[in-house]
Amino acid sequence: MPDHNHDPLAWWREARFGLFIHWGIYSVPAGFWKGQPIPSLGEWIMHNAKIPLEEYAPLAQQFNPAKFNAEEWVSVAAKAGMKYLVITAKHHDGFAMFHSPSNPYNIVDATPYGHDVMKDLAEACARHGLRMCFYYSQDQDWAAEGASGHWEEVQDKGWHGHKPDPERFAAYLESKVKPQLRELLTQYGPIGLIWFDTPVAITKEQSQMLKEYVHSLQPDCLVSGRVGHELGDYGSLGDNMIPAGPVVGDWETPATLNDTWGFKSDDHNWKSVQDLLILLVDLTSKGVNYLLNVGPTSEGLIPQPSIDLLLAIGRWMDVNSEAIYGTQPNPWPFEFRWGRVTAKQNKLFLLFYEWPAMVLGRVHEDSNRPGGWAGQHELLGLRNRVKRAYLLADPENALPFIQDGDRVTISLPGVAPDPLVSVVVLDFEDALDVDTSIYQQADGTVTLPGYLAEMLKGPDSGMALSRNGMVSGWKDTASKLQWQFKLLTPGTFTVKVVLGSPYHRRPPDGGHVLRLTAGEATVSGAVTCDEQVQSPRAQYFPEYAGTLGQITLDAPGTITVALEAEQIAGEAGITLAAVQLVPA
Ligand code: JFZ
Repeated sequence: MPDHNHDPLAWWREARFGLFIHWGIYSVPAGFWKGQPIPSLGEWIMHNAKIPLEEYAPLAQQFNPAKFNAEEWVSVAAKAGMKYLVITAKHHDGFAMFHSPSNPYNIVDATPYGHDVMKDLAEACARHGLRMCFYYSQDQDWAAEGASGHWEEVQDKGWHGHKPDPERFAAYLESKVKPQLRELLTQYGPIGLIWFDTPVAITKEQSQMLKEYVHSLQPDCLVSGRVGHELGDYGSLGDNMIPAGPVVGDWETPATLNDTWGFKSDDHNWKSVQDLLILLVDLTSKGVNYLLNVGPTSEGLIPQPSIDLLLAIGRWMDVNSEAIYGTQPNPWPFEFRWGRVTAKQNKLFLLFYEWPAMVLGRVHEDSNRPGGWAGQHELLGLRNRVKRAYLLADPENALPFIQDGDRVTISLPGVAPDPLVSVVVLDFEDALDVDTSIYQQADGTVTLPGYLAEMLKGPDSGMALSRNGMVSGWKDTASKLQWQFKLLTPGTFTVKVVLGSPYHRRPPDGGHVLRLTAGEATVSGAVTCDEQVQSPRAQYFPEYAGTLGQITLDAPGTITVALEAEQIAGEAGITLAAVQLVPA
């Protein structure tokens, strides 16, 4: 009998957190060629330094990772709380990091090391309960004739925008890609997924063919979204991309610990533990998997700063992983300023980036805890009856709380259980039921995200919601955005507009003139991009906040807000993350 409940994505959704490994012979030059630092990604050095294959291929003879120890690598991943491992079996340089009987340009046949590291890694993964997975560059292969970016073709035709001849590309898929996929899916036991990448030349039929080929060899093996043409078993967001709001379907974000994937000896731009935890929590609250990368050296070592960061995440996971694994996304369609929310069965996890401050004079009476109950957190919009509140770091001791309608006020210890991200759990009755309309938060702010706006588009407007949740391509003054929210506490508010950027790692154009109308009040002005939003997710896709002015809203109730553009600066139009009303 076929098992209709069998879902090959179940383990992947449960996992939430995986280790990416970019390892290849590019770790020998480690970002330098002929003494010169080569900008950009370490694994792209052959392309970026325009190295002919006859000079690049001999790097294999210098590749001798004597210190490689699969058990050590996988135990670091396991301690970090990661549940799957994706390693570059073949990156764009075309060199196979596994034993490939069909092609001699591989780690066993072309290096003095002569050992199949993937065998060891697959065994170590099995011991530690991680899923073994492979990255495989199916489209770009700078060493294979007919593939995208083949070094000889790009040398004649220029190193950018090369499109291979369709017939020769198809022949490359048959002669190199399929035999190697067969090897990867037959030599190492069960494989969790194949992480295809950079679909540029591949046709829809070829993407479908590769997906079916993988499934014919291992029916449960997933294929990543970058197989092309949106045919993946799950989707891949942009590198280091954190969507601004909820996403529909299964997604994963690949991300770096510094600024490169493959090892570069001069990249020391490590993210902080706090940033990494916030990225993990932020992605999890949106139901997006986090695939976090290390780039080992040519000696076979994961750089020590990477190990230290992963182990620090692991110490947090030891206490708090219940708020991550197998969770449902935030049931509210918006983010909170204080942190993020995940859910699982009859539990709601509140993950605080900022621990609620002391509330003087409102310290709870029945305290027997050292330090007392010094802070309070108000959560609005939960309609379920709360049975119990506690810290995930201290499940034995209940936290006092009061529930009044859909307002829950929880008393918290003065000192956060974790200095970076602390988790409060609410056990509730019945199926989760929250107010998903937009309402003023307990701290008085109102956030109107782009992805919750009604888009009232002018004729031929290019306004659309981008895949990271921002309103983009707003180039016409005939279009506008509209929201409704519930105002609980009237007052005067500063109106802030948060803009995303249509450009990678560059600020957006400033100087749009916008008009905001909220009920009877209206304010207009030019939005400048002077205040860069400091948040870990805005590191690669910057966000800027500008102030439009102030408005006064004098009665509680449902308020309609409209945002219109009187003047739009620049070619790319407006990219809008959110409008915020902050009590003045
Ligand atoms: C690709 C590779 O070129 C790179 O070397 C690395 O392996 C990375 C994980 O993937 O680079 C990409 C591919 C897609 C996007 C960005 C970088 N994207 O969709 O934003």
